[in-house]
Amino acid sequence: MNKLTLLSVPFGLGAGTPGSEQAPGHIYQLGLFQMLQQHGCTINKLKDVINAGMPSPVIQVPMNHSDEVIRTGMALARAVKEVVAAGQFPFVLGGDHSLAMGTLAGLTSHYKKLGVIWIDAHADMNTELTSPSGNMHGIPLAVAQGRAQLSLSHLLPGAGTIAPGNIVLIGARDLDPAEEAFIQAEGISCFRMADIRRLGIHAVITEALRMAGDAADGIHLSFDIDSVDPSEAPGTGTPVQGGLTAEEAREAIRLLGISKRMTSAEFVEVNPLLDHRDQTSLLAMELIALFLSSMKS
Ligand code: NNH
Ligand code: MN
Ligand code: MN
Ligand code: MN
Repeated sequence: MNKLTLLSVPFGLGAGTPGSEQAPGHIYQLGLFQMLQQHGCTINKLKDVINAGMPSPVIQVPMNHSDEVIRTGMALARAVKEVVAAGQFPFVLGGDHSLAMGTLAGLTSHYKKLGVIWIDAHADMNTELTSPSGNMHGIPLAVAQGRAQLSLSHLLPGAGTIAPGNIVLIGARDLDPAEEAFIQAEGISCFRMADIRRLGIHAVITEALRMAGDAADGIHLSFDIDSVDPSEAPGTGTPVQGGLTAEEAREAIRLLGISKRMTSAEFVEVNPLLDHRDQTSLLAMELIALFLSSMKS
């Protein structure tokens, strides 16, 4: 595996509930680095990404905290671009899911046909016009497809878009009507919980790698912890019943890691303030260590 750069993004204003900005610091405090060391994983570089010094956005977005979200996205996009240009593997730890816009802006400035595996209870494909909440963590995949007013190139000049055919959703179970309509119209690959129960997580991941990756020059994993059932991951802002078991999440992450096809990843939406005895942070830490160690073995 390429050398690893860990980008922490302590930013949570894209979500409706504060707290996810505390996740990176909290997960480090719980012992992520010790756990990585036990697995023989070396982090080449660790960087905190914050939006200080970023200019005001050139576009006005009528959503909650949009300026802060966009400025954080700008900072992250630059950081991700640098990491990829240096031939390293960018691993982004959030923070809320709005930061995926920054990650994807950085990645698409390099990869021209990026595949994306989006493991999430939600599709995150609203636009400024369809968002029921006004929260920007619900729009990153629409922005990445060039369907919103905000585009990845607003965050980073030279950023591209993601083709609908290169996106695979896994774990979806709470889609808004406009998202549902778009997924149907574009034929976006979507493994819902019923599909996962019917096919098993192994077959789903094998298929997802094929669908997202076969016409792509890189594959990004975006893992939202709300994909996991709230009984095992309660510490997140928008829990939805009927999710992945922690065991299914482990298996999914391990299979993606050992496939050796992933070229970047992000873990988002852990909210330590909503957690029960650090259950969710500890699970996230375990999944991150599992992912990074299975990639190298
Ligand atoms: N779809 C809803 C919205 O647009 C909820 C999105 N919330 C998430 N996504 N946590 O992962 O606001
Ligand atoms: Mn999400
Ligand atoms: Mn979600
Ligand atoms: Mn979420």
